Amino acid sequence: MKQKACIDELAIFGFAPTFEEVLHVGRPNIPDPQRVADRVYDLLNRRWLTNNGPLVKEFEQQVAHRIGCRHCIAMCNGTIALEIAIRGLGLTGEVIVPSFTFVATVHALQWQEITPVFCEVDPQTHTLNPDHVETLITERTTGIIGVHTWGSPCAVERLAAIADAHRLVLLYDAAHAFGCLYRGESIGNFGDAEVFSFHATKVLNTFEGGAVVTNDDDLAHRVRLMKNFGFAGRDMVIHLGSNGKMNEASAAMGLESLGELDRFIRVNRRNLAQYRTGLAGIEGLTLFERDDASSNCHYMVVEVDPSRCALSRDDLMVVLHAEGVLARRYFYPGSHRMEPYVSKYPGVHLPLTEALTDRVMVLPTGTAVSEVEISAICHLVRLACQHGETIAQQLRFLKGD
Ligand code: T4K
Repeated sequence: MKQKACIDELAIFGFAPTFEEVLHVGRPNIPDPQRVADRVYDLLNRRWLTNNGPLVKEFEQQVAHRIGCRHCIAMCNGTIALEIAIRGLGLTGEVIVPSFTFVATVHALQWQEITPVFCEVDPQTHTLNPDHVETLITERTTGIIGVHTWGSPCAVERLAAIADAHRLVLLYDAAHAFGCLYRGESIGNFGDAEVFSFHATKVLNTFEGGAVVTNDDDLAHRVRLMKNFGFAGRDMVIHLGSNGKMNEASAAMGLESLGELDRFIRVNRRNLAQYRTGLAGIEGLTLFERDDASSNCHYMVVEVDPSRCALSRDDLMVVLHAEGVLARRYFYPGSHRMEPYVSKYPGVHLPLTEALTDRVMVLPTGTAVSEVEISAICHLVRLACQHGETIAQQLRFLKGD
């Protein structure tokens, strides 16, 4: 890897890219591979691969202990966990949900014929805007789903007050927020239930996985039944159910990842601090603000303001991709502008969300990215932004405009 000395050396002008091996957003955090392998070896010898095996039980206990909540029900992924939580909580009719989220949050509703009512987010926190929530409540509304986007907690007190006042269910999609706190309390303890994702790209992964966490004993009982076809015992089905079970190999990965979670978060914090210094003072570029000490800092989120930055977000991404930095747009173009929602619910206009989806760019972080690499990424962003006009010209030329 060689840092570019000047703008002429950028890959968009025909030079070799900075990174021969591309840098991804979302490279998994990997715990000690030998320890994971040993656990997998043991489980193979035990011949107990899934269906509430000992590793899944241990993983559930450790997650509940870390969060400080009564119940953790581990699942095969976060989407199924959302679907089961939604059904277990009895949501029907209309549910208020941000459009600015990974589309799985919305799909989990529509999949069950529940109408997602798209809500704006706060431009500062990128989470559900409670004022807008209030205006969207109708006689058909049964619940609210808040998303702790980037691990940034929703306005939990305001949302709880609204849910109480209107007797609505309050569910949180905490897919990004494992290991995050709100006022000293772990995410996982808010609303009627919260849902984590342990997908490979998350701060803690079980290859694929997820969990419903709750302090409600009855709900936990229902969710447990529902994730295992409704079985209450052999030959005894007492509830409608699906197959949401986590397998033992995933739990093995989860247990080892839990053991290293604090290290993963320390690395993320260090990376974030380095990005902050490296990108400081670039006109039109803002880093997403958070309380680092309460956050898992797992997403390195930048906003590119098209009215102040010399380059648009998308042009900056072209420059970075050419250099082997696979920066990502999130959650472009917004769920309400994706199918089936744009056809099913036409005319939804969410100016704050739409502005955000045009500005947000996520850069590589996590344990797979080194300090030297982050330094090179920051250098590239600064170089590109300092020479915005020349770069925009070159990109027009490459596009044949
Ligand atoms: N709610 C929210 C707010 C969510 O963000 C998500 C998931 C969910 C609910 C649903 O939870 P799950 O059902 O997924 O548990 C990814 C993930 O698939 C998804 O889990 C995640 N959110 C979403 C934000 O991102 P893609 O389409 O961006 O994934 P993909 O395959 O492009 O991977 C991203 C990058 O990560 C790749 O460029 C390479 C790298 N990567 C990926 C994998 C899987 C690796 O290096 N190794 C790997 O094994 O969706």
